[in-house]
Amino acid sequence: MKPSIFPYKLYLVTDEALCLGRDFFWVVEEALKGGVDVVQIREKLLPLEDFIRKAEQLKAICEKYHVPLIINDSVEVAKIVDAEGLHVGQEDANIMEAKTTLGSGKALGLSLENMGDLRKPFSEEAWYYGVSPIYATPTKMDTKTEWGLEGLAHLRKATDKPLVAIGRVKIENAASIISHGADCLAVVSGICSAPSPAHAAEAFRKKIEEGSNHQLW
Ligand code: TZP
Ligand code: MG
Repeated sequence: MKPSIFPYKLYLVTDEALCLGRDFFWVVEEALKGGVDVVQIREKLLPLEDFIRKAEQLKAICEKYHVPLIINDSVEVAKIVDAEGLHVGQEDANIMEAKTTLGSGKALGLSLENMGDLRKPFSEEAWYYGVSPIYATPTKMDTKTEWGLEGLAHLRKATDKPLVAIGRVKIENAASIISHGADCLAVVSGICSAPSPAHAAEAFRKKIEEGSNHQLW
């Protein structure tokens, strides 16, 4: 990937439990067919070896669609599978160390929980920011405050980096989140648990298009 370029619009963050018993790789591939253009594998409980195997398998599927795979949290897994990038939260791996280990051609994403996080010196290293969460969500119970649409618009004015909105992003609110300044939508349950992940992804793409024609910030 070219340094610091993050042109993606619809970002699938995986959660196997939220695939509701359907095959994990089938769900992701359907989502790719529907228009997801970047994938993050997020595994909180898998032992390292299993995480590596699953990420390798997922990377092969993503490559068929020319879609980058990003690893959540684990610099080690990102390095071993040669993923296109790594996403870290405020309490996760140090982004400077990750850059040193992975090299400067790998996409680095950083979750921002509030405006104060933007001002931390290492924040500049990120290629994009996860705006986390836009809305509280049962998918991740340990989040703090919500950005909401106003917080997102405020952050939009404070940085030129790509903003990836996450947290209860649904087809119903997708256009308004884009029109308030998000460049990209990150979705877990709205795609993983959809009756048709492909149709859900298509619907998100349409809403993203709609929202980008109505910029409000
Ligand atoms: N980080 C902030 S909110 C969230 C993560 C991983 C989960 C978003 O899940 P959903 O199901 O799209 O609300
Ligand atoms: Mg994390």
